[in-house]
Amino acid sequence: MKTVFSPLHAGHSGNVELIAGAIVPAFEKPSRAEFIRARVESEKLGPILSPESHDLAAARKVHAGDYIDFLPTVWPLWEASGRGGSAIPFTWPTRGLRGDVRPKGIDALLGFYSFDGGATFVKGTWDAIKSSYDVALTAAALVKAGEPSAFALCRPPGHHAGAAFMGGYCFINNAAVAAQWFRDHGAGRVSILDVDYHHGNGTQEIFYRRGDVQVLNLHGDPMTEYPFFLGHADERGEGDGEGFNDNYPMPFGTGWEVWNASLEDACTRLSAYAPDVVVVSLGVDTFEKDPISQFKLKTPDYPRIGRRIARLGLPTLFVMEGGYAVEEIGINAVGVLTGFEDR
Ligand code: SP5
Ligand code: ZN
Repeated sequence: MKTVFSPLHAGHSGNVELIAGAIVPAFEKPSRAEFIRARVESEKLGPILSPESHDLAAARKVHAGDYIDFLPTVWPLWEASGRGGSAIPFTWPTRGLRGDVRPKGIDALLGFYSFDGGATFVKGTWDAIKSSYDVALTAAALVKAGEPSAFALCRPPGHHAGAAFMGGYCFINNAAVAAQWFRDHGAGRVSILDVDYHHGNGTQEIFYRRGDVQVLNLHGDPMTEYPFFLGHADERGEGDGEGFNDNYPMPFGTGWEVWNASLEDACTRLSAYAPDVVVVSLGVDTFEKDPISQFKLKTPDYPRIGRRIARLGLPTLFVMEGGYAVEEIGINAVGVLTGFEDR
C-alpha cells in the first residue's frame, strides 16, 4: 500500500489546549505523524510519496467558501493584533446568541468559525492544514487510478470539522473532501467508515442530508464523551440522507468484543449500500493506553480491524484521524493497514 505524507505537518507545533482544567501542550502533536511514518517504513508497508499541490476547489465543495477563506488569514490577523502563543477560540454563538451574523476581529471570527477551543493556530498551521488536504487528495487519486488502497497520513486530522467550523484539532475535513472528490470523479456512492474514538461530528453534518455518501461512526457515547452534542444512535440522516447515517455510541471501557460487534453491523450496512469506494477515518485513540480516551482496544485488535475492512472487497482510502498514545500510534495505525493487506 502506498502512503502519502508531507513534512509540512511539522509546522503545526507548540500549540496548547485547555483540557481537564489545565492549559497543556496539545495532545495532537507532530511526533504522532513521525511515529506513524517511521512504522510505515520499518514495516515496509510500501513507498511513501509526497503530495501534489491542489487548489482549494475541492475543499469548497464540502466547506463554506467564507470558512475556507478565513483559515489562511488566522495567523496573519493574530500576529497583526500583536499576539504570539497559540491563536485559540474562546467565545461561541450557542443557544440564545446570534450565530447568523458574522462579526469582525480575530477573536470574534475564531469563535464564529469553531465549536470548541481545540483547533488552535501557530505560524505553520495553515501550511500544515493545506498539506494535510493535499495528502488526502493525492492518496484519493491513487485509489481512483486503480490502487486497491492507499494511506493518507494526514495531520492535522479532519473529522470534527464541519461545513463552516473547526474544532477538536480539525480544520479541513480531509475524509469528507476525499469522499466528495470520489463522487466528482466517477463514484456513484461513497461510504465513510469512521473508527476514531470520537464521533466524527463534522463528517456527519456535511453529509447528513445526502444519500450519495453513507456515513458510519463508531465512537464513545456522546452522553459522556466529547464532542457531547452529536453522535447519538437516533441520528439517521434527514431528507435524501435518511437512513444513510449510522451511529454506534459505546460506553467507557468498551473492549474488542463489543466494539467488534459494532464494526460488524456497520460493515453489514456498508455492504448493503454497495458503495464504489470506502473512505476510512482511521483514528487509533480507541487504544487502551490512549491518554484522553476510554476504550480498551489492544494492539492485536488493530490488524483485525484491517482484515474486516479488506473483506468488504472495495477500493479503500485510509485517512489518518486521531490517536494520542504516541509510542504505540505507529504500531496500531500501521497494524490496521498490514491487517488489511493480510500480512
Ligand atoms: C481528531 C480527534 O481525535 N480529536 C479529539 C479532540 C478531543 N478534545 C477533547 C478531549 C477531552 C478529553 N477529556 C478527558 C481528559 C482526560 N484527562
Ligand atoms: Zn479522536
